[in-house]
Amino acid sequence: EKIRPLIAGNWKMNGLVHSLSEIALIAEGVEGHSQRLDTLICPPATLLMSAGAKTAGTTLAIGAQDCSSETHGAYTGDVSAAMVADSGGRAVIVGHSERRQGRGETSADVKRKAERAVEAGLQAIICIGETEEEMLKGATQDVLLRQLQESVPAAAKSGAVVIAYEPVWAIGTGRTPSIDNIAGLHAFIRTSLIDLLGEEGRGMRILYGGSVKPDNAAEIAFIDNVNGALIGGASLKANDFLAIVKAF
Ligand code: G2H
Repeated sequence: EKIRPLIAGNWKMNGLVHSLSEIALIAEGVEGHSQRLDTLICPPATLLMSAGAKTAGTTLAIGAQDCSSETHGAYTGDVSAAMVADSGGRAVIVGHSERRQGRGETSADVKRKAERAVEAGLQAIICIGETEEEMLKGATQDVLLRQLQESVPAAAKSGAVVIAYEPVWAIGTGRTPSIDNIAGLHAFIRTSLIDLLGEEGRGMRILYGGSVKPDNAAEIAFIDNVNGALIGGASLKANDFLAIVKAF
């Protein structure tokens, strides 16, 4: 049976209070598509609560871009999964490459974050992806398999955990893998998830991320085992995000 797609926007470190008007436009625009798919915007943590209020009563969910691997305590500057949920968030991205590479997060850290997220009732969107160097060495499948084994909690359920495949070299660069390449790697991720999680792995959503734009969304949406998208730059403008939603 068909897996319901999720179209998720990652605003990264962009968005001030005035950007809430863009969120309102997105919430209005996705309404006509909510029979078919789920939508999510992850603004910076400072906007979680106001974005949650702005989208109350709509089908657009709000989420965070990261959470702590700890539940609470002396961790200056960190935001816990419970705080995200308490602010109206329903999901959290964990293990984005900008945190793995840029902030030295390991797969073990990512797994703990995903566990905290699920405990707090959030959907955990676990990102995996190879670097350009790994891709050129032919190590892509090895890297993805290791990241899945080490980042996905053993008890992960398909309703609570989403995988996002984002080739690091495709992020914010305008370069995307070929359609055949995406299809092959999503099939590989599906097989690996079934090996790791059994039946839960069969229904788990696998999003593609990395330079998804209105003009390439339709061909990506059509690929088997692509159950949605994680969108960075093109999620900042309601028109672009909505064009991608329509393509799925
Ligand atoms: C990958 C993606 C969103 P972009 O980081 O997670 O960003 O669509 O800008 O490549």
